[in-house]
Amino acid sequence: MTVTDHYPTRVSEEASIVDRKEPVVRGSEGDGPLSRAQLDAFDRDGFLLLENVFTAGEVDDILSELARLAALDEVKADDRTITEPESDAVRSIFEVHRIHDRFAGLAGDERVAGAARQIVGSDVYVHQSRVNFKPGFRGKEFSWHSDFETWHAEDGMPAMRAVSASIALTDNHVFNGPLMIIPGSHRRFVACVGETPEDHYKASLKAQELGVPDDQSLARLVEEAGGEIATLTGKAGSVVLFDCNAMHGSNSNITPYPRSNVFLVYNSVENRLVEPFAAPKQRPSFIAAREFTPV
Ligand code: 6CS
Ligand code: FE
Repeated sequence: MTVTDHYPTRVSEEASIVDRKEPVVRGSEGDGPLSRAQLDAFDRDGFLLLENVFTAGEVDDILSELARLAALDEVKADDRTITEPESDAVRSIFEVHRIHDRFAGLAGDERVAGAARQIVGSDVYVHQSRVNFKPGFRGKEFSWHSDFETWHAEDGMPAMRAVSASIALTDNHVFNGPLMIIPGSHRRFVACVGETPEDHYKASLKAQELGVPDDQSLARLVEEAGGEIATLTGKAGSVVLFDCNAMHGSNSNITPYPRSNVFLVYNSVENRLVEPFAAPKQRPSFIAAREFTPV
């Protein structure tokens, strides 16, 4: 069965910007934890910051489990553990929701899974989970990108019907590399140039160079946002929900304060992956789940 590619990318030497085809928010107030005003804010901006969602006790519990996992030799040796490009500090651990039930519990938690269902307007499954440690002193940047551009090109995600929840495990300050999102950018798709090489993820998860927007397109999105770039600061326990196509990135962290977040990516069960639209083969399931059981 051929699936129409509504967002061709990495197919030409010319970058281009097209409009989003899908609605941003499909559910309504009664369908989950978000109010009408919160749904409207997400629809307008492509993201929503929720303060004090998880208690300090819950966060400490997750952090201590994480510290234990990250110290285990078998976790350090695991393919799902990605180190920083210029040091052996742990940058990310993928598929955390399958590595330990504490994270599995988090993935099914109504405070995030319920909000995701409400936004995408259907049951959801976990497309990807990861902890980005962004350690102090050595946590390197994440270049500007739309997750959807990668998930469409390399994982075969057909439509923009997925939402990420970033749970802050440490305080996200203005100075330790917080998430930056261009408001409204979720409504424009930037087709990137270049061709996806074999096993691109081995490089891109350390430092992404392909599937990042060209400077002119990025500048245009900022201009369309009235010159705005939102910096998502928040205490440990806060949550940022952001649309799969929101243009985002984060600076490197040269302060002593780690910026560690758990990212849970919820995809609609009606938007399950097909074959990659612009890559030689599927990525491993620890990056892009191929089992679509609803949470
Ligand atoms: O390729 C991916 O799926 C990952 N890369 C980035 C920079 N964000 C989304 C995801 O973690
Ligand atoms: Fe991302």
